[in-house]
Amino acid sequence: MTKSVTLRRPDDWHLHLRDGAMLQAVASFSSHFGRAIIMPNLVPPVVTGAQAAAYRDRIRAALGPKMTLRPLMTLYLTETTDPADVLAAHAAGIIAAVKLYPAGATTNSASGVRDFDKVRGVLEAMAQAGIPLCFHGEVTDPAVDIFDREAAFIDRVLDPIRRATPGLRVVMEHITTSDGVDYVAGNDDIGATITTHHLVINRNHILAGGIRPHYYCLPVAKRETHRLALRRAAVSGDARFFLGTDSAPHPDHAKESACGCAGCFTAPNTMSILAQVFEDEGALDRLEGFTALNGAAFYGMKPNQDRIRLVRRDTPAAYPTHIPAGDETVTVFDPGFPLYWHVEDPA
Ligand code: OTD
Ligand code: ZN
Ligand code: ZN
Repeated sequence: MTKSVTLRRPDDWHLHLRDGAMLQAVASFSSHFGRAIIMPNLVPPVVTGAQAAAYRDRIRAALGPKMTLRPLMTLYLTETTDPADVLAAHAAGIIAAVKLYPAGATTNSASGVRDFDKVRGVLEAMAQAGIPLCFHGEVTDPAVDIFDREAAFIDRVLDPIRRATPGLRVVMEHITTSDGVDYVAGNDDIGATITTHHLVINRNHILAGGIRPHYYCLPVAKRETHRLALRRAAVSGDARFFLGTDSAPHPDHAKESACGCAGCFTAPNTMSILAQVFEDEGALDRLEGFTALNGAAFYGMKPNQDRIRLVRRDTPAAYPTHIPAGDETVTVFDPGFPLYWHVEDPA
């Protein structure tokens, strides 16, 4: 029997589209999403409203007139960000959120925040204006083990900032631990994105039986108990949890290297993977909430009006293993199981 589910068109609340040739190469693979929060960690980063508007226009040009994905822009918070520029960019509809990277935490985060007191004024202005703050939630203290950096971030940074800034709406991006799940589930004015790949892989996928650079991302995948906690959160129906793929393409040569870049490119097959995950959890009826309702509600937006259909067929959907990007190739995330769920997009 052919199974199918029809969903409101999903949104991706955390996406890296890059710029230049890479943007041209990857943009179409996210076009079945209605909206996407676009990460600002370009080189140099997107720090002003004017830069965000220019980047938005480059994304629109790469998508062309036929693709309907709406890019929702973010600003990269630095210690010198001007609160007035943030407020003006938000009021003009240029940005949907501001992104905070602790300096050095992930790819292209060198201009992030070292001294959190220096961004206090911006955060207070954002709380008043209702502008969400998206966090890369890892401490960068070299003394903290890489597998403990998310839990340490909650205690040392996230909870103190939330207490000091009442009313600030925050998104804990790409949670990877049961600590993250528990913190978000126990609080208000907070949401969390969960990536596709963290629902599928644990740290053995990266390290057991040989080092697999295409499973290396930040925050790094944790042990199995944490993956299971993320799956429970994703299918729980708790509206604080929603999809942010964190699809983060890098050229293969930069990942297959002695010091490989972090990031998994999941845009092409994300919806097929998620349908399988939710079916395995007996929760296909919750897939729409996770991918199309909860994030929109958090950001104060209406769900998309149109729908996509996912159909489970006897033969797997054919996704490329690699895509070309200029002179390079980018490897598509391999979930390690066949993808029988086909995305049928009436658009
Ligand atoms: N994680 N890679 C990248 C960003 C994310 O922390 C993230 O949001 C990237 O390449 O931009 C990654 O592994
Ligand atoms: Zn991040
Ligand atoms: Zn990211």
